[in-house]
Parts: sequence; structure tokens; C-alpha cells
Amino acid sequence: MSLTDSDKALVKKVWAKIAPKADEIGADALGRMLYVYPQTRTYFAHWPDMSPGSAPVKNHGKTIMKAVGDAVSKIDDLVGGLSALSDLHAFKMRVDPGNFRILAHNLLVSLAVFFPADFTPEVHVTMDKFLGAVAAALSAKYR
Ligand code: HNI
Repeated sequence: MSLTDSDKALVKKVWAKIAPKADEIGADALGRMLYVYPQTRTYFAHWPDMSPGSAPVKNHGKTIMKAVGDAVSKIDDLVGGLSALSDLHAFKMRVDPGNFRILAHNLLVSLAVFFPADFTPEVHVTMDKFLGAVAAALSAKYR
């Protein structure tokens, strides 16, 4: 599903609101993913603590959201823009690409939790499309 011009404009508007809280949202989403979908823990087994709110979860949540913010700035060419990151996940971290959708889902949940009033059906569907496109772009180097 490709993003229309109005989707892209809305993603940028929503991101401007998210940006100041990005680190917290990333940590919340990552903590939820590891807690609610424990099959995702296998990739982070080298961390001392994978529980919600732990230091590694906070740190990596920040890293993930920096990359999502970067994706917003590359929204016109997500496959090209995320190609190096896709490569890393495919060949270095060897993450099963189905997990990108799981994280996308958790990011959506965190957005709803942090911004309940702004999380209208329109924002919901657009951010779902955007995060789905990010997940697809991260999967591009797998084949
Ligand atoms: Ni992901 C490292 C971004 C989903 C497992 N990940 C990164 C880095 C970024 C990043 C940025 C740091 C790369 C580097 O070293 O330069 N990851 C993203 C984004 C998404 C995502 C934007 C989806 C929206 N990653 C996932 C998922 C998993 C995952 C779903 C597994 C379930 N990522 C990893 C692992 C690392 C990683 C593992 C290395 C972390 C570490 O601490 O060793």
C-alpha cells in the first residue's frame, strides 16, 4: 500500500508532535514488544535486562526512534533510504522480517497511549500505513 501525498503530510505533522517524546515512545514500544511477544527476545539475549523500562530498552528505544525519524525525512524513498539498515537486519542481526510488523504494531499502541486525543481513526490508519511501509522497506534486502 503506497503512501499518498496527504498521508505523507499527515505523517510529518504527527511526527512533529511525537519528536519531543520520541525516546520515551520508543522505549515504551520496545518494552511492550519484548514483554507481549517474547519470541522477539531471542535477538536481544545479550542484554543484561529486557524488561520494560530497563536501561538497554531505553537506549535501544531511542536508537529505533532516531531511525524512524530518519525514515520520515526519507518518506519519498523508504526502500532506498532504509537500504543500509535493511542490510544490517538481514545479514548482521539476522532478524526474521515478520518481526518488523510486530514492532510497528507496538509503536502504534504506544502512540495511542501517549497521545490519546490525537490518535483519531485518520491518524491511526495513516501511521499504520507508514509503519507498514517502514517494515516493508526494512524487509527489502531479504530477497
Ligand atoms: Ni533493529 C539494531 C532500527 C526493528 C533487532 N535497529 C538496530 C539499529 C537501528 C535499528 C537503527 C542500530 C543499527 C546499527 O548498529 O547501526 N530496528 C530498527 C527499526 C526497526 C527495527 C527502525 C523497525 C521499525 N530490530 C527491529 C526488530 C528486531 C530488531 C523488530 C528484532 C525483533 N535491531 C535488532 C537488533 C539490533 C538492532 C538485535 C542490535 C542491537 C544490539 O544492542 O546489539
